[in-house]
Amino acid sequence: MAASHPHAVDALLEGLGRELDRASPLPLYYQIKELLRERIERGELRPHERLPSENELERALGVSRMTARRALAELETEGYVYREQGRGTFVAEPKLRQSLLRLTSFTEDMRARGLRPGARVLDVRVMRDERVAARMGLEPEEAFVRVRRVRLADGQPLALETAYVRAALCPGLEAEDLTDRSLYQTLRERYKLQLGRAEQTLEAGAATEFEAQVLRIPVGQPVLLIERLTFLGDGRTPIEFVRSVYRGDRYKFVVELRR
Ligand code: 16G
Repeated sequence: MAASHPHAVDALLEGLGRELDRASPLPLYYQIKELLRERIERGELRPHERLPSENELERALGVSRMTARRALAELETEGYVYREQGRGTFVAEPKLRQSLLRLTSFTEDMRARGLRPGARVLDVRVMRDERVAARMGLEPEEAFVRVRRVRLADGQPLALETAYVRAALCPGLEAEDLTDRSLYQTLRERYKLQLGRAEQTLEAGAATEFEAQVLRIPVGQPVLLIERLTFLGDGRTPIEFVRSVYRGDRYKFVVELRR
């Protein structure tokens, strides 16, 4: 991790000091946070570069410790910085930008970014779920293979994924070891199933205790809740329903809008 040259931190503090507007109705912590965020987004502060400490902000800007702490804490919650115990606060890697235009798998998405995809299996079982069946437009008795996995990029947990796959269309899937393996590839290669399209929803959420634990984030941290209903190549036959919880501090979804 490249700690920045001490002079770089001094120059940064000087810049912040000049731009801070004490007459503004915007709280000081918020101004400091925004000034740092802008520099991170403009690339003036590079990933893994050290930010000023609470103490340095306090002394150089003449603000209270609370103000300095809050500015850094909010940047951390929003995923712009990370902290290391006893070492300081550093600029985080940019969020993963995920397009919502194509039906891709987690494995494909991570490979496209040069990251190593992974999956840790938490639980696999054959079961019925009337609500899921109803969402898929199926009879309540429909059997599913429910696969719950933590998805990893370069070993770092990014999402908690619960997939309900129709058991009738992929017999024996429950016996497959999906650790570090692609579900879509298995559907394609072992079951000769072609995926056609999916309907997906996105909403905001806060990490529950369990989600926080497996994603290694604080309880209550913002997450993105995504549901995907995927159909086979005919566009009509539902194959999977997936509920995923993505780390809000690592993900950004991109859609192109046309007029
Ligand atoms: C993505 C899909 C999920 C699918 C999985 C397959 C979202 C929100 N979800 O995570 O529905 O089951 O990819 O990935 O994008 P795999 O083939 O790598 O196991």
